Amino acid sequence: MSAPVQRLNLVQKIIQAHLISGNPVAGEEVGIRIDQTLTQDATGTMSYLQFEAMGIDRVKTKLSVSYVDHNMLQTGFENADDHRYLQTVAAKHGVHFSRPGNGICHQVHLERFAIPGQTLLGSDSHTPTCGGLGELSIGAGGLDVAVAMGGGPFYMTMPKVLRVELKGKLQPWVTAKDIILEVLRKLTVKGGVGRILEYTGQGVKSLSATARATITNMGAELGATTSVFPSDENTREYMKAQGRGKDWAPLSADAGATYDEELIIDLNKLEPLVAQPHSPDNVIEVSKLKTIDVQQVCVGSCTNSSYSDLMMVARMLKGKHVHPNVSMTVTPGSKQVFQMIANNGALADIIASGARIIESACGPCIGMGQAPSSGAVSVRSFNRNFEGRSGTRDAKVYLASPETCVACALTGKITDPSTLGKAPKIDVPDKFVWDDDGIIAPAKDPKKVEVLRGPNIKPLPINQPLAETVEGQVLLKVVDNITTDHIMPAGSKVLPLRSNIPAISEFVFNIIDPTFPKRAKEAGGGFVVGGDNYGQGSSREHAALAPMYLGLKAVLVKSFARIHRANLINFGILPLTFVQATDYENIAQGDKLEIPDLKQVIKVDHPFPVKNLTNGKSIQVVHGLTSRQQEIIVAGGLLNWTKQQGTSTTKSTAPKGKTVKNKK
Ligand code: MIC
Ligand code: SF4
Repeated sequence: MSAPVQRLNLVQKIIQAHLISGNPVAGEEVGIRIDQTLTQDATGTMSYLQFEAMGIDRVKTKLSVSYVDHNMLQTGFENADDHRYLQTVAAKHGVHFSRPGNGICHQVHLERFAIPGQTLLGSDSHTPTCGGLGELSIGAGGLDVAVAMGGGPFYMTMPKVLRVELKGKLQPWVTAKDIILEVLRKLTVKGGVGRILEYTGQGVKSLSATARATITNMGAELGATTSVFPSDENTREYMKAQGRGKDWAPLSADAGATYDEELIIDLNKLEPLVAQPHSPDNVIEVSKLKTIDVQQVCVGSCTNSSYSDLMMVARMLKGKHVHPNVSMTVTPGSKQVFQMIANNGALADIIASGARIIESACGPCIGMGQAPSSGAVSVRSFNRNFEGRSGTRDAKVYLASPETCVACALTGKITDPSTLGKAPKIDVPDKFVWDDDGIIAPAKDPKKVEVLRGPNIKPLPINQPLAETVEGQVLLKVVDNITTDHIMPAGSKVLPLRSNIPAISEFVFNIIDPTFPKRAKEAGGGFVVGGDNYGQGSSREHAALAPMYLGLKAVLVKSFARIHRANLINFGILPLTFVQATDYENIAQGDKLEIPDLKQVIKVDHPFPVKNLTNGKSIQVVHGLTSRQQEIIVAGGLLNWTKQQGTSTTKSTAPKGKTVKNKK
């Protein structure tokens, strides 16, 4: 009898082809081979410092790219120094360097590098953007990316595969952004945790590669491991127009493939949608909002800054003026997009409308400039509207399509674009413009490259091995859906300190309780207690590293977001979940907790007690760690563990290179 034919979905196909260890069954740990990596400057300096500490000369991936797109405001020497470090360290170790001004990592990677069927690991939570071209693209902490650059596998719990069937066709003025906002409304910001979304159905055919990338990009807001589209004719057309037709390959699920779960979205029924403050899943039809005055509109970010998006903006603004009460910014996602809209005159129409043009970078999305005025309503084509992220604590940020954004900019009120008449038609050229002079290839002779470090780059703090008993105070108790922006804020003041953990740790939990760093240090460290989906949002490992520096020993929550949990483990902080969610009520801020016999209880994945010494209660928790992760926690983090394994020639001395003196 012949063996039954295995019908695989797209995710299973890519994972099978890259499997290094484990059984790809939902819930089990798998290790996969990584073909490509990307880093950006805000997470990249740490990642390359970690890579250097591993003592590996050249990256072992098919391609690694280091982008500079986040820390672009140079109000002091710090960011410029980090850019210089990134350029020299990339040249030395075989990494391509995308210069400041070349664009947002996800947009540029989609244009110039993504390959269907390959795997991409990026130190940024929106790495899934390249899933729009059928690449399995996953966001991770900088240390995991450093390991992948060194040729190590990426470990993850095999997610469930959720099939999202797109039925029908979008109506005029309704866009890819509205599709993902609808998915967010249905699944919420924690609905994607432990899942990969695979898009299928008739509706897929009507979506361009960049529209698909908008959807996979914002899948990060669901907490999903990633999202992926098949690679088809639209993918081929896009890659051919990028001069990369030879990298294209068709890729789709086998007929009759099975999925763990299913969601159907009827595109015919969608209307323009908007996510209201302060969460990307707080979604409502634009038409249902009562009159809301708008003070700021921003178009751009890795979600919506493609050539088609910018052309739509230009067509809608042509011959019109931005409302006098609105400050509008427009950010092309890449040098390619910028150059093309400049060449065809569309940029002139945008400038004439009174919109403010920003260089190709993350910019206002991460609070790098353009903070709104006090209490302002800001409508943005971005992906996150967490409280305070814009740089203004009491600003109210709404997320919408570029079309809705322009409608708001023209009227000065939150406006459904379909009230503006006929939607312009955008033609995409069959050849994009590129010269790739914004991407610098690695040095042919690495010996000749000197790595230049500025004085802002401080040594990486390393955790202690796990103690037998952990005890301390509950330093902070927080609610559900705490983001990494709450734990380790970004913005123009804090981001330049990403290479300096002692300095950045002074801002930990700043949005919730600015006294946290002082209290943590005085108490000699302790615990944080939280609700569901703790640590959602960005991949920044600083949200683990800086609290570790302040002495955080364990986090007890109802549930974790994937990347943050992995980062806690990487830096030796115990991630614990309540067996009974109601036990959350049995701990108060300030209580003293004790976890005895840790070295024993860590060895098995069973419930064990945490003693609340203040109220005498015993609380059952689980760690859910795989045996590999147990060893990492015992060692005090991944770097210590790697050293113990002897799997790399981790250097105990500081990496070679020049420290550039700065008089400040
Ligand atoms: C974000 O959108 O929050 C960021 C800034 O891109 C982060 C990375 C970082 O904090 O550096 C992300 O999404 O991972
Ligand atoms: Fe940059 Fe914003 Fe995209 Fe993060 S979400 S990569 S800050 S544009």
